[in-house]
Amino acid sequence: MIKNDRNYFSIDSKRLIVICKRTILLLFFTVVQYLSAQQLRVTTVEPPNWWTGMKLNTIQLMVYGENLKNLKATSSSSDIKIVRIHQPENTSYAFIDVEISPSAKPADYKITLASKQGTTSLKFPVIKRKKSQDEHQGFNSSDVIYLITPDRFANGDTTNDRVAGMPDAVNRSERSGRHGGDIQGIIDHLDYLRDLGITTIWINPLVENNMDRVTYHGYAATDLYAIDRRFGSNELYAQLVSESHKRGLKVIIDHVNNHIGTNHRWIQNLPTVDWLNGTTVNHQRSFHSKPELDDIHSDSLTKQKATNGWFSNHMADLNQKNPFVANYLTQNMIWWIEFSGIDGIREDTYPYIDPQFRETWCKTIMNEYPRFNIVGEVWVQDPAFIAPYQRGSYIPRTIKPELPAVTDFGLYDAFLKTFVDSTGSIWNVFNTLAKDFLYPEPNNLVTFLDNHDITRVMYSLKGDSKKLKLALTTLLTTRGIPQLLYATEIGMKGGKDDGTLRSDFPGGFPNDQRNAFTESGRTAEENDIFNFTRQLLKIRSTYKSLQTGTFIHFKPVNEVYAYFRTAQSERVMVIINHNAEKQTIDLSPFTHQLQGSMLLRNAMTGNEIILSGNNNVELDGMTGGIFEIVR
Ligand SMILES: [Ca+2]
Ligand SMILES: [Ca+2]
Repeated sequence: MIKNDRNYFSIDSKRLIVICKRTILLLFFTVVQYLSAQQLRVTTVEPPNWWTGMKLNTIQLMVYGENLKNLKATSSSSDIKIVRIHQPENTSYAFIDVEISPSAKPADYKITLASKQGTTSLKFPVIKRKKSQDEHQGFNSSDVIYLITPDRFANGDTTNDRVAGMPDAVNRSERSGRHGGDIQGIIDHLDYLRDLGITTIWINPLVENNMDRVTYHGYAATDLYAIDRRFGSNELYAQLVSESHKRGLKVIIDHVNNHIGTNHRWIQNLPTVDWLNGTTVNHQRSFHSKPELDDIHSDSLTKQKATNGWFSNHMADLNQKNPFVANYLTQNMIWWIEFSGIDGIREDTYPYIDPQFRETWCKTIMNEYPRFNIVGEVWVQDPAFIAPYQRGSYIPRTIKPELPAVTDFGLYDAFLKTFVDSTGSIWNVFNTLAKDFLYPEPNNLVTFLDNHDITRVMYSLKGDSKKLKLALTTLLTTRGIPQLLYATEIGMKGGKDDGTLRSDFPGGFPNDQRNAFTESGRTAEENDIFNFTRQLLKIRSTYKSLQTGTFIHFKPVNEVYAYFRTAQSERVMVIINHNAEKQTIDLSPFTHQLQGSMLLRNAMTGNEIILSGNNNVELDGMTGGIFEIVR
């Protein structure tokens, strides 16, 4: 028994030793795991770099990682000064303000972070700033903007149609699905655009939108520093800008300060509790109404809902009152401008952004890039509600507007009422332009017949190409910066819903039956509209007066609307005949503007008209005449 006991004990003692060893090992791994879990770790730093010689040279780095608490930061160089470390309650984040010395040389600077949890270092590259005159040119009324929905324009690279980790892959049969268009597709058609005669391209947002579905439109960003891989890459975007500049074309970025997609990594781990207005489960929806914002009689809660409400349940409203959000957004914008060399910004849902932030944001960008231009989307039809947004506005506001350019939904509304309504009158256009006294700079309004959010003009016109041509003539000869939606130059109709109004450009996609980018691939009607549009654009580029000249108009008589554009010695008379029938137009009411001129040249036909005594010009029904006043 004793033996047995001894044996028993002996076996137990062996077991005990094994158990002890196991326990020690387990404890060791637990301690290692514990220490490791407590360790300071950095995974992302934004912005990823900055540049030498920038006016904005104190940068707030958003550091993302683990156990970022009780940090001390040191810089490897006196050229990069650590100004302050901000540590929110959430230890996944730290904000480090660094000042880049004006004399700093381009280099990969090192910032070391240390705490009781360890030490780590991060690389902060400061790059030499490019000084090219081609870049950051701004845009103005000398330009004509061509708006592209990139998913629907041209698929230049089918290898990015399906990307691992991105559930919304190409499905052309789905109206709200991705169709495969990309940045390469735009690069491939830059020569087409130059030949058409537009000068500037505005592309709907290209940043990553890794949402579960309906991602093609680009307005639900999930990474503000990365081009969506289904469109290309950051480098390809910069290449698109330089390829555009080589061809004399400018590029406008479509940008969203107001909201992000709910799949953005912030949503699962908010840097601060007030990073958003509301939460994913508890937020107000936007009213989608703008007049209330300037209406002196409107209710304060109504106003608050307009700026703090969510655009949709999948688009989280950012709280730009939080200074860290504000810094992040401003730096992000300047980073893209400097990285890519773009020429301007179209800012989405401008009235929904915090009023103080948006104006400071504009001012900072315009200070960094004085030649730049920013157009804010202000989707409201009455000029009285659009005008207060423009820089220099005469209308009193608590916060001074700094936005240089505004979308002209007022004139758009007038174009619809004139050309689409069967009983519409050209008086709508006259009346709207007569309200230009409201704007400090009417020529810095972006004018249009359609865009990616509103029914295509050709659909509204029920395919009436004659009316389309008249509307295009009016758009391209009145004041402002005209904007065309892709494929309006071939009279694309699209459909009523967003998915079909943003139809694919025929020929931009593999296995398309025809290629409407080429003359032989277009129908006779498409060629007719294309050639007309190209000729109009050519005329606009020939006459400086049509781009930047003064605008003098006469009240319409019998649906005939006449106006004069003048730039120095150059003068152009435009007459819009908004009648189905041919009209003989008496020029005597315009004697003062004609100033005893003897010769007119029809810019469309080249025909000359010698003036003497009682003068008339004849215009076919639903046509416009552009006449150069030769002498
Ligand atoms: Ca593609
Ligand atoms: Ca908002």
